Amino acid sequence: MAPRPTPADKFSFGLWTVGWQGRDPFGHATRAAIDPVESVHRLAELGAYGVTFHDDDLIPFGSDVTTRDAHIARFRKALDETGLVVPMVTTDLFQQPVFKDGGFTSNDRDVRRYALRKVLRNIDLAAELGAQTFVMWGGREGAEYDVAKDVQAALERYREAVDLLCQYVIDRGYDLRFALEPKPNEPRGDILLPTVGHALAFISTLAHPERVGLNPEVGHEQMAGLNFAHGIAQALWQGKLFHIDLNGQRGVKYDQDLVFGHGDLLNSFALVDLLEHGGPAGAPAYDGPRHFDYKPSRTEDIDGVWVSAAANMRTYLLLKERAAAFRADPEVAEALAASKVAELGVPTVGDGEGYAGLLADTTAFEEFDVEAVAARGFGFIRLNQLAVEHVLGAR
Ligand code: 3MF
Ligand code: MG
Ligand code: MG
Repeated sequence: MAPRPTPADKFSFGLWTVGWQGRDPFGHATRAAIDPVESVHRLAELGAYGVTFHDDDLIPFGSDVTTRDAHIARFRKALDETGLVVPMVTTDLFQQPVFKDGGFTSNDRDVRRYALRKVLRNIDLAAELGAQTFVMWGGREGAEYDVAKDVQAALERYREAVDLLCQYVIDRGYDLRFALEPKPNEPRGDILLPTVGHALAFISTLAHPERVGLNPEVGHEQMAGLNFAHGIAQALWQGKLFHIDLNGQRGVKYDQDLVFGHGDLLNSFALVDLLEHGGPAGAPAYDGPRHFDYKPSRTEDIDGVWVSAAANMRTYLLLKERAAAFRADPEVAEALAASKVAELGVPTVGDGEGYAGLLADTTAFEEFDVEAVAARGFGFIRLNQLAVEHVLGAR
């Protein structure tokens, strides 16, 4: 019996995910548009707790103020009817032709000023709807041609933009934090802040680094051949996991946006285990939304859209169950100990020992039996096989 999602699981979806019509660079849409109000109702029925959106997902680009207000009012009514919350809002700075060379880092200064105004307006809406996180994915902030973009200047403008937005949120007294979403490429040939590591380094240069964290996405790191669970571990270690985009990706290729778990299942297991048990003494390491940013493949009809939405949550809950079973298995505990996994938590040099104590400890060097220790195996394969068997439901 698979567990059923409930709002306590904190599952959320972007309007643009279930609402994707299947348009790709080679083919037309395969599905009709879905009214955001219907998406809110369907997601609530399926057990989600939250819905997120880009400004233009909810309010068609170029709408006048009256039309904008009407779209927001309809959406708010659907939220009230279903109890769904809006934990995160984001701005679309990638679809409109005006942003073809980026928003915050376009070579054209007028475009940069327009992009900032679009974001500022949307930040007010995010605060109005009670969102805690404002995600910024700079999909068009990048280049195809090395000679056409001064990357140092672009990073300076990126920083200028984020600093200005932080100042705005602080001055308005909004309880809102920013989460940058790294991605290596697509739609630009090369996107700025391509990985978790690049984005973390960028944040350390900001005027208000405490206001800015990350929204890493499974597929984005995997498109660069990186280990997503490792990236999340570093984001957690630096206190920067503000939000997360869950989906699936099969290796280094175009951005697939598959259902969570439909790419690298074992890394998804490691990720869920980390999120759910990677905190102090096995507590959850992350208590924010489990946000799905996937696309129902264009082969699916509208029923398939809702089947795929449910599949994301079901896979997460199944992996959570499997991770709990893994952690509770005495043989796993024994294998973890044999592999000295917990020993990595012990500081290498004792409290107050310092290098003087280390130098004085002859067992650390002079009497250390290098050969005997080198000959000892770590037993990692046995441990990993236990994980695989738990994932397969064989234990
Ligand atoms: C693209 C993405 C984006 C971001 C979104 C939220 C369209 O690969 O992942 O989805 O998640 O813009 O900021
Ligand atoms: Mg993505
Ligand atoms: Mg995303």
